[in-house]
Amino acid sequence: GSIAAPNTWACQRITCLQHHNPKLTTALEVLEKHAQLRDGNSDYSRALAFRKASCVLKSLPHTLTDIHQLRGLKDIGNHSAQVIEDILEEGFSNEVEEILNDPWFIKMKLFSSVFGVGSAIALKWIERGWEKIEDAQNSNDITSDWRVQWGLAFHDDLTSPVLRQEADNLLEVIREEATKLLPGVIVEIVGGFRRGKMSGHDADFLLTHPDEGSEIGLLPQLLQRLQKRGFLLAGQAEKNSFTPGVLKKDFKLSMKGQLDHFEKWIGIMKLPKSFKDKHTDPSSIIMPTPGSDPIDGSLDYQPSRKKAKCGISGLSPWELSRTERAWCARRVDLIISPFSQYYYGLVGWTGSKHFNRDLRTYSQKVLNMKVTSHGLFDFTKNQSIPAHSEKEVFDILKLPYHEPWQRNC
Ligand code: DGT
Ligand code: MG
Repeated sequence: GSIAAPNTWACQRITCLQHHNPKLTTALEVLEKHAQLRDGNSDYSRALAFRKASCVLKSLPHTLTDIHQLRGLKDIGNHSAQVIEDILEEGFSNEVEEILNDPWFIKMKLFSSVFGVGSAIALKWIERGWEKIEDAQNSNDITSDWRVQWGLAFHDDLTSPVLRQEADNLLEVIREEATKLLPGVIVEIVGGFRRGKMSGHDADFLLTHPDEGSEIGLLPQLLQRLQKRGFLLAGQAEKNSFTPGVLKKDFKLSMKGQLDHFEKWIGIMKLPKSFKDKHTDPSSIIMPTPGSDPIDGSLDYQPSRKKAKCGISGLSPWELSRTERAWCARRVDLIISPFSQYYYGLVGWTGSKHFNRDLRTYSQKVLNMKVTSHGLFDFTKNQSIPAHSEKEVFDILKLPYHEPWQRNC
C-alpha cells in the first residue's frame, strides 16, 4: 500500500534531521549537488527536482522498501524514482557511483568548498588544469576577492565543521558585548544550529531589539568590541539596503533576487580552540594572537558606502594561517533585523534553504501572498501583514506551527 505523506508541500510536513531513509536521500543529494555544479545559476530546476524527492523521503514515517509505496506523490520525478528503484533493488545506483568517481565532480566539489568560490570560478580553475587546493594557493594569478584569498589560506580550518559548542560559546561572547552596547538586545543562533544540527559550515546570528530603531548603529560598535577582543579575522559589512514600506511596490522591491537586505557582517572569526570544549568560560576571553592589530583602519565600518571591507590583520592571510595559533578560523554571519521584521527574518534565517524556497512557492501559489525575510504581502487584501511571533508567521500562512528542528528539509 502507499505510505505517501498526505501533505504536498514540504513546509506542511515535519522533516527532522534523523529520518528513516538516509541512504536514498544521500544519493539524491549527490545528484542535486551535481546538477547545481553543472548548471550553475542557469537552470536550478534539475537540482530542485532531486531536492524535492529527497525531502519527501525524509518525511516518511518508515524506511522505504518498495518503490510502489511512493505511488501518487508528485514530488518524486521519473529520474529520482529510477534512482530510488535502483538502490532498492541493487543496493546502489550506477549513476550516483559514476558521479562520485567523476574527476570533474570531485574537483568541482573541492574548489567550490572554498569560501567565495561558486561553480563559475571552480570551472575556471579546472580549465587552468588545477587539481588541488594547493594549485590555487600557489598561484599568484588569483582573484582579488577577499573571500577567496582568506578562503584559500584557511581552507583546512573553514572546511572542518563548526561545532555546536563553538557556536554556543561564540553566542555568549556576542550577547555579552552586544548587551553592553544595547541592553535588551536579542541575539539568536539561527541557521542549522537552530534546527538542531550538531555541526555546520558556519555560525549564523540574528540580532534585534524590541525598541525599533535602537538597533541602528549597533553592528559597527559590536564589530569594534569583537575586534578588541581579538575575534575578527576578515569580513565585510553591508548596510541595510532597503526598508520595505507597506505599499505593494515597496514590498516588491524588497524581494529582488534571492538575498535579503538586512544590515549584516559576513566574515571569518578567530575562535579559540578551547571553544570546542564544554567547560570554557567564554566571558571576557581575549585572544592573545599575532597579527591582531587593525591595518590601515580597514576595519572601520563605513556606513556611507554600501560595502565596507574589513581586513584585520597586519599579516597576509597566508602568513597568518601558517603561524602557531591557538585558534581556528570560522565562517560567521551577523545579521541585524529591525524588530518589525524580526519574526519573518527569524524564519528566513532558520531555514532550511529548501524549507524557505518551498514556503515562498506555497505562499505564492496557494495563498497569493509573498513572504520574505522582511515581511509578508497579501495580494488579495493588497496589504502587508505584520507578525509578532514565529507562530504568527505560520498562522498567517495557514500552516501548522513546526519547531525549527522540524524544518530540516
Ligand atoms: P550550515 O551552515 O551548513 O549548517 O547550513 P545552514 O542551514 O545554516 O545554511 P546557511 O548557513 O547557508 O544559511 C542559514 C539559513 O539562512 C539558510 O536556511 C538560508 C538562510 N540564508 C542564507 N543566506 C541568506 C540570505 O542572504 N538571505 C536570506 N533571506 N536567507 C539566507
Ligand atoms: Mg549556517
